[in-house]
Amino acid sequence: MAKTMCYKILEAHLLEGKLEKGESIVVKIDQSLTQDATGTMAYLQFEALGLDRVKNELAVSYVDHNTVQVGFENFDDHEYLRTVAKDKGVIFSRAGNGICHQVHLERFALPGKTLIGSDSHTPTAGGVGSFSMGAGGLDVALAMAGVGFSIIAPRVVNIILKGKLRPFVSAKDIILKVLERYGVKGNVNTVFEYTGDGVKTLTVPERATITNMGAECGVTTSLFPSDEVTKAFLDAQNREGWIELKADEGAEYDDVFEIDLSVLEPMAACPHSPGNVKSVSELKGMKINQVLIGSCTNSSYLDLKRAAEILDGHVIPPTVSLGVAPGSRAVMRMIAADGTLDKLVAAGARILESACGFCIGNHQSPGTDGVSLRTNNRNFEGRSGTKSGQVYLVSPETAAYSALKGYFADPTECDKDLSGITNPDSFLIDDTMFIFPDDEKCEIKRGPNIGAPPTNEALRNSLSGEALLKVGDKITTDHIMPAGQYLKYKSNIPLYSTVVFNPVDPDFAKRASEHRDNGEAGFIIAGASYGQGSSREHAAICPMYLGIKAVVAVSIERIHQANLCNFGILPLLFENEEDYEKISQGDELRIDNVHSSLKDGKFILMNLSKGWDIPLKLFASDIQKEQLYYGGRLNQIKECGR
Ligand code: MIC
Ligand code: SF4
Repeated sequence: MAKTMCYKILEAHLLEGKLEKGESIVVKIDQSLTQDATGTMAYLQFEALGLDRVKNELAVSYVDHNTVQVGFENFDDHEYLRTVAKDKGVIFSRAGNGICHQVHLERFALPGKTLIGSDSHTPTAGGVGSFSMGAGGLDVALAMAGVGFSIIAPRVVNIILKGKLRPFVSAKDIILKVLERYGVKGNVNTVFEYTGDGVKTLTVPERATITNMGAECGVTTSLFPSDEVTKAFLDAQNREGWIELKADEGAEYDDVFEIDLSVLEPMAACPHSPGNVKSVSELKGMKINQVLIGSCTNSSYLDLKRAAEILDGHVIPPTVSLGVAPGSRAVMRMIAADGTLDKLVAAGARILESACGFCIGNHQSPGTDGVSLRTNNRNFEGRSGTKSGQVYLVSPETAAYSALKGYFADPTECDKDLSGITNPDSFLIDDTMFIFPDDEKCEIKRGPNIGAPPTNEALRNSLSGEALLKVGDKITTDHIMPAGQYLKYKSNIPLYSTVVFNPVDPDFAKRASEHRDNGEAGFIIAGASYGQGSSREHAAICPMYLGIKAVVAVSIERIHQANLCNFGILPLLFENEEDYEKISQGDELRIDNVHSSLKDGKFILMNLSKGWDIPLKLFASDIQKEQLYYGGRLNQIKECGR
């Protein structure tokens, strides 16, 4: 039978289960990556597993998120990560080496390999045909211990790219078109597979822009075939390991979406969701205050060269602040060597560190009501650090051209010629900011910010307590666990837990901990697509710490659902969506017979305040049910050694 590329890779990595759509399967993981914000917890958990060395093919620890370093915490965390990497046999990418996904694409990602990373944009590596997935830190710790990763065998959507993009229209516009079609919810357990004659017109970094933002649709991963273009990229990076990989002729897909690249227009995702897509022509003329070019989505050599060419010979108007963050140290050195950096600086750009920076709200927050055009991938309300900030996600071409004009402008009206701008035949290669492990052990440094991962109790057979919070649709992990100024507390769960749901309800953490201290079970009631966005497992660990026992939602996103199971919080769904209306915040709730309900996945939630019985279902694999029974994955491993 003709196979999709997705199922070919899964078949080659299948450890357990039936490889049929909708079935729970376990796959072997070849590569892993972590970043510093989620990495400390991942390595603390790896340490808790008691292994001497990592067991998978390749494990890399990147420092790219918390690099602003106000206070001692981040530096201490980096030192923990450096020393634990050396001790456990992990490659360490030092702060300054670049953003994990860009650097991994350049130096390590390979077609046909599986990769999990403690970051939701790990599918960036799908640009070279790697089956790469975001996961919680605990899952990555387990992958480093050689344990397989559980997923649901996905449905596969074929996105056919036809023709060739017009000048000034780019990869970002393609993925925004995909987001316009598929939105940010309803795509769990799905893989996007790109085919069509347009594929060969896109370089690997352009493909990676597209696979990166598949994460915003909530898909498991996105894949480009591994072809001559992939080979040329790996050759230019002086890398071995290319294989040809594509879907068989006649492979069947669950859905097909065709995009004619030749008629595609510049697009933008409007506040406050990556799925709120409009064409730039609809937004033309809107005054802007800030432009930021960078992030793991659009910070490649080509991205910055094109932006610099558009800006060349002009200075941005005084009403606009422009920042540029090259994605990796190699990109930074290349643009420094060939004069691109000078063009950017001459145009008035502020050169930012090769790190996540503005994308995660670490700095460069816009002013009150400020309109900010950014090339990154998320524009959730408040993520920029300014609640009233209006963030639009655009391509580097739209960003640069608009920066020049001072208002939202359509780059296809630019009179420059970008056709001569291509990737080099060989990229600058400088691996000196990696620390490759040797066989030596190392004393692991732990600053006062590093705490032990918290533990949970086994699942109670009866859960009774309050609906501590009721939220609507599309609650992101940024709502649950805000980043920005609080990021530095990620290694300190008691402290970080004090800001759970802060952007939604600043009293939540206090209320929840009071109920926990009274021995009650906490419930969170949510609408559709709960937990979208980041892979941060803190959105499960910290609520667990606050005594939350169940999330009752209309739907829950994949990575977050797995994180909830990993930490022993029941991810429950309404059997009938309308029942969402039958619970108000503050209602007294109870679920009895939890243990037997776990088996058949059917629960009855009693709303004691209103006198209703509400049927709920648990969507979890057998492995996850066991995790839930023991009160999380670490307990499960302690109890039964797996
Ligand atoms: C993000 O883009 O939201 C982050 C910050 O990279 C997160 C990881 C985190 O929360 O540290 C992600 O995408 O998973
Ligand atoms: Fe970093 Fe932003 Fe990419 Fe997340 S999305 S990894 S914060 S650059």
